[in-house]
Amino acid sequence: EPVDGSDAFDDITYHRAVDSPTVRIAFDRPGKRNAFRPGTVDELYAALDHARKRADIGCVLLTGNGPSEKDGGWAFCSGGDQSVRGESGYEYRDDDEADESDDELVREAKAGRLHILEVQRLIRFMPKPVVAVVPGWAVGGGHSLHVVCDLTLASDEHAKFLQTDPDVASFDGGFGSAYLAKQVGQKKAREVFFRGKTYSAAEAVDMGMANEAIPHEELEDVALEWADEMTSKSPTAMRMLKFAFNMTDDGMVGQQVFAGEATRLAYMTPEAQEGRDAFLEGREQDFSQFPWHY
Ligand code: 2NE
Repeated sequence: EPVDGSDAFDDITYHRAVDSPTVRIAFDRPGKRNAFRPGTVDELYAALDHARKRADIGCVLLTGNGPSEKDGGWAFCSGGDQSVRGESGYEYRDDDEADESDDELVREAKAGRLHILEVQRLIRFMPKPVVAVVPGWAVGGGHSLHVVCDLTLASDEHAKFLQTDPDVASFDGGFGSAYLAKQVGQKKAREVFFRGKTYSAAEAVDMGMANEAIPHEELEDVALEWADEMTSKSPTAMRMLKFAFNMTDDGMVGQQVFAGEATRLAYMTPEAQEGRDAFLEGREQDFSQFPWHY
């Protein structure tokens, strides 16, 4: 079922699964192998942020619509749209609606965009699992997107994983490469970028960068089953687990995100409420009733 806001998008679709706290967000430029232009990225960010903020959503399936009407090809995402790449990044062009309402200074500031990296961070830091559901090509910046997702499910027949970054003089030096190396090991990650070979779904699973290769016809149903399993679990435990997995690789920011959740839990205790109440009532705090646990 479409949810509120879904009609607002040109380059993506946004659907709420029936009777399930899961949303499906899909690139919708199959004729371009679901390459993203700046407006696509704006829409993707807005859709993911909507899913992040809603208390009734526990999981996001990120995928690509298809097949292409031109040749029947399937794609998850082929990265930045090279036809709108300018001198310092990807540019809004006349048919890219997202640019219309901004004032001149905002337009000037956002010339040459690489804000897919902001989407990567949103996926990384949103407190619910994001699953890359890969029905076809995952290439360049599209490959990096599947890498940063919590899980990857791939079409056994059609999924293809490929890094073209250095072919087009681009380089994702963050999650796309360094985090990939955490998943598949340094030698293999360097091979992925340095050789630019195409890998099948089965190879991606063997390598450790995808979770399962699934018959194409069953891909979305299986993804929904995985989402239902995950959303049946404790939201707090899932949130703490995601941030715990992130923390060792995310340095002080990872610690900050995990610690923020710990603070939120601590606020729920009578001990924290005594601290607040004492301040509000203008009296000395009395923590004597609370044990020093070990
Ligand atoms: C994806 C791939 C391997 C597919 O190959 P194939 O043979 O299956 O399809 P074909 O014919 O190449 O593509 C179908 C149509 O889609 C367009 C093509 O130009 C073609 O258009 P028509 O000729 O039918 O009009 N298309 C595909 N990918 C596109 C793209 N990224 N931009 C614009 N149009 C695209 C093959 O198409 C391919 O290698 N694509 C390029 C992949 C790529 O290099 N992506 C950019 C990497 S850099 C990046 O994404 C990035 C980053 O690393 C960091 C920050 C931001 C972005």
